Amino acid sequence: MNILDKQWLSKVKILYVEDELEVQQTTVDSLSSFFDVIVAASDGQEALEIFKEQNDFDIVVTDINMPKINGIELAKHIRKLDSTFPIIIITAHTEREFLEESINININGYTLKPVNLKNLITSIMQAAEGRMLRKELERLNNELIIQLKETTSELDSILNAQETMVIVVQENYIHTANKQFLKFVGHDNLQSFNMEYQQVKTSLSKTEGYYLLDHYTQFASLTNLNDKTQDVIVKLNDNIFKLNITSYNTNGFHYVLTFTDITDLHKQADILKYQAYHDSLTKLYNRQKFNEILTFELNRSIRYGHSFTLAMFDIDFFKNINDTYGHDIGDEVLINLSNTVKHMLRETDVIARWGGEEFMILFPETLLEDGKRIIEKVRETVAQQQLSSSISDKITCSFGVTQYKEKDTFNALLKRVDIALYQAKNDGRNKVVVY
Ligand code: GH3
Ligand code: MG
Ligand code: MG
Repeated sequence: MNILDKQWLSKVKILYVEDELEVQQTTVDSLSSFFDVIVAASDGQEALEIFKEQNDFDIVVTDINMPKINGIELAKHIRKLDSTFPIIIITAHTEREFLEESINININGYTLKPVNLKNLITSIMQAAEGRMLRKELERLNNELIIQLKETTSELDSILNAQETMVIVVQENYIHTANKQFLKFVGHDNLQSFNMEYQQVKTSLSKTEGYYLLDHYTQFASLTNLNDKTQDVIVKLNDNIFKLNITSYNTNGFHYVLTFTDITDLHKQADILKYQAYHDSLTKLYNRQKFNEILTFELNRSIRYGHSFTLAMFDIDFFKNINDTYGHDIGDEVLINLSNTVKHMLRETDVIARWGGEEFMILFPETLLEDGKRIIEKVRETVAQQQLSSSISDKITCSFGVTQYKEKDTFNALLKRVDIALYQAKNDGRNKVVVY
């Protein structure tokens, strides 16, 4: 056993007790080149006081025969304070009577006088090894705990710095959640949230492209929705979130759920969608939307043989109104006319601003006579209505009406309704013409 291999050996803190000062001095001198800390005491009493006061020794090396408190008594006192504390006794051959007693108190090692340095160091090494290794293990453990705490708080601060809500779910239990999540669900900490909302796995309903989470007990259900092919959108309260799910497998399967709030984005998209399909002045559908609806209806009629009626109308002499009363009053007329006509139609009928002062109406599942009857009523109502408080003259419109016929095309339909309207204008306006 090469004592120099033991890295910890020099760290062993020694309390050395010897009443013969000459012996004490030479032993301390020789041990000093091997050990960092050697404190010498000259009797058992002094040693006990130092031991209690300093309290960080690793071993006591003591002579037996000393004044006040002898080595055996000292050992007993120390063992009362720490039952496993390493103690080595240095004995002379003449002190055999003490040996039996020292065996009874489980002394860790003996060295004979005169002290042989190598023997003493070997004894110290054997006696202190367990304690030193235990100390080293404790130190490593503490270091690990500190590192773990550092990593955990680092992770916490990363999680909490996110604007997104983050939770970790394992076996239907949320065991991590960041601040944003807790704030959203209105809880100070995760325990109180978990106490109130035990997670249950349910199948979530899907409407308009998003999953509806209608209770806080359903978060764990979201782990089922891991779809790599498309975004998972979740609606919760009045908020819409894009959900991202990743998983890892350490001590069981964990799902990391990240919720990015896209409510504003959705509202923005809704506004854009509305703007793309509506006329900003009259709020009616615009030409593009009407084209889409008409195409859809035409295909449906071609496939199922249903009929529908199409009407087009145009304000009579609208240019004069603008010229006489100004463009703003002209706009007012367009808005009031749109509202008037829209209110006369059924929920299923579709009205759109086709352009300028031209409008289209689609009557699905409606025969020509029925469509025409409604249009006639519209014409009459408009002609009697005051469409602007600034205009006392009545404003009229001309109407063309047509019906879907077998093998009709989009263009053929539009052409017929346009011809009918043109005819109404030619016939003197404020007329309904069917073609
Ligand atoms: P007709 O009876 O033959 O239809 O005569 P009209 O004067 O109504 O027809 P014309 O095509 O000569 O004029 C249409 C007018 O509609 C011209 C244009 O300035 C006006 N107009 C188109 N869009 C708007 C709008 O958004 N606001 C206003 N105030 N006027 C518009
Ligand atoms: Mg006109
Ligand atoms: Mg016109």
